[in-house]
Amino acid sequence: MEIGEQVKTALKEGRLQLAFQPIVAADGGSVDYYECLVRMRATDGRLVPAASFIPVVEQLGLMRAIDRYVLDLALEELTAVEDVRLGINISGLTAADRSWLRALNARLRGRSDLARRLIVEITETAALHDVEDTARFVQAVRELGCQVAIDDFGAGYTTFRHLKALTVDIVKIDGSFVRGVLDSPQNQLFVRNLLSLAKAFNLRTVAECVETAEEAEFLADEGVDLLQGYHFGRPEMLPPWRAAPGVAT
Ligand code: G
Ligand code: G
Ligand code: NA
Ligand code: MN
Repeated sequence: MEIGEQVKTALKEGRLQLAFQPIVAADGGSVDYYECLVRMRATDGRLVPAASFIPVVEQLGLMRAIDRYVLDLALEELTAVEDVRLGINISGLTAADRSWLRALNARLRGRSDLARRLIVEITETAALHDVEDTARFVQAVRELGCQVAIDDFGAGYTTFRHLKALTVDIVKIDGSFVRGVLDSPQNQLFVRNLLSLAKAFNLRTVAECVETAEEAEFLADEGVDLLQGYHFGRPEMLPPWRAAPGVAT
């Protein structure tokens, strides 16, 4: 079966699942929230990463169905576990689609406790496709009580002025600026500029793809608020709140 059909079937059979990756405070390392990353459980039990099917799925028009399913999985998790905050990724198509917003609205009605613990991540490239439309989407999501993050910031044609127009809560520095940041004056300059701008706009900052203690220390010293990456934890199907005590994972 080709990959698109596999995903369609997996969606029907409940074999799309979430992996959870911690995002930690730069000062002290406590978990701030977990990013949810979708995985397909193949019929043979293998886990297929999102990178292997998300681009195909976008072509096939399946993205809305997946983004809605991921929303439901995340809300289930938030309902089952208190004290955990979760971030979900949505595609640019979804941000432009009113029906996802209506679904979010319906599910969060009277549940401000859940909304407060949900972060919606939208990629910079998607956000910049139609800035005014995205700004309205961001506003609507925030009015429901959720936070919004701009993902992969700097990967696209960044114009810092869009940060102001979009009124998000969090900006995630693209991994390409974090990788090798210690050896790249250009990357350092980008990070510093973004941080001073983020501070001016009162945005919280996340550095993605932090893989070493040295990178973590550098970014913390520069004033990044939150850190994410293999150095702190990989995406896990069994996050701490699911792992039964005494059971090896
Ligand atoms: O986890 P992985 O490295 O496979 O993710 C690859 C890409 O897929 C990333 O860019 C990520 O943002 C995207 N992605 C992962 N999970 C989801 C999801 O639930 N919804 C959407 N729309 N994209 C996702
Ligand atoms: O596009 P987005 O930022 O949502 O993609 C996040 C993806 O980056 C996840 O699929 C995750 O698997 C991957 N990722 C998370 N931390 C690291 C890291 O430290 N190094 C690398 N190479 N990839 C990472
Ligand atoms: Na993301
Ligand atoms: Mn990202």
